[in-house]
Amino acid sequence: NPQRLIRCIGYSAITCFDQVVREALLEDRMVMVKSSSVDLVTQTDQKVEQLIIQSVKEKFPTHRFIGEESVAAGEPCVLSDEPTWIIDPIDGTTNFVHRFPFVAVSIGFSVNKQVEFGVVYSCLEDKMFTARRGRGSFCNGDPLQVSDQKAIKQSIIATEFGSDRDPEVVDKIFSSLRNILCIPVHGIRSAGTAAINMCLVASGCVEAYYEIGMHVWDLAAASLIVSEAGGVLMDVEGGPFDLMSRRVIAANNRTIAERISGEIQAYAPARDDAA
Ligand code: LIP
Repeated sequence: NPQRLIRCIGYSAITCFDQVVREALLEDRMVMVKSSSVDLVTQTDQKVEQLIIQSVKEKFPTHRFIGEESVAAGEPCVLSDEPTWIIDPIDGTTNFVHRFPFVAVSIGFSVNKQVEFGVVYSCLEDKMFTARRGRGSFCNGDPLQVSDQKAIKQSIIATEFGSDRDPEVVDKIFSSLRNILCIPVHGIRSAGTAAINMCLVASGCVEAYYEIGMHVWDLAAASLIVSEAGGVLMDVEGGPFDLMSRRVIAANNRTIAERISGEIQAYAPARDDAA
């Protein structure tokens, strides 16, 4: 029963991983770097990912995995038609390192390259967001619905600055931000985690979130949570959303998504499934 499985995965995220993350927040964290000096990882990321993979493997030994830290350690990042668990053990690692209070465990499950269910557990807010394809989205069991705001000028838009410090990329990020801010919109927000930004769209607290540069493990679970809450997903240039492209607009409706896409200075980082 997939509904029970979602609950099961969600509750083990709460009990086991929450404990690991909360305890680690009180201790000194050993910070390591990955693709650049601002792309951080800690032993807690690695420990939580191993815990999740081990517990899933016990029940489903043939299933595949795409895990942020396994990929960083050299595992392939391939989204096939096989049942695949897509895991971000700590979304918001930089927040975690600085004790900025938004971190999430994100677990998506895909079959035939389609996300079938997703769980995002926002550890410090104690909010468990869940979605199953065709069955709606929930936060701690209460149904979620995106905002019904139609006017972008009365919207809040979430985005992130990512970890790419190439000046040309940073110029594009700021140019997009300037264009959107000057529409004008009511405000711009950054939670510091893609998964929580998307859950904020699903909850109706912000109208949209866009970013270029995050990864499939940041997006997989939350993409279903947004669409099952009535939202839309789109590529930053207006085409169909592609889980492996590292580009997304998640919005409460198509009009707002298209307006944002018209303001973004698009660029294409290396895909998650690039060889
Ligand atoms: C991070 C995201 C953040 C984004 C970063 C990064 P991590 O994930 O959630 O919003 O801007 O590029 O991908 O590394 O904390 O799991």
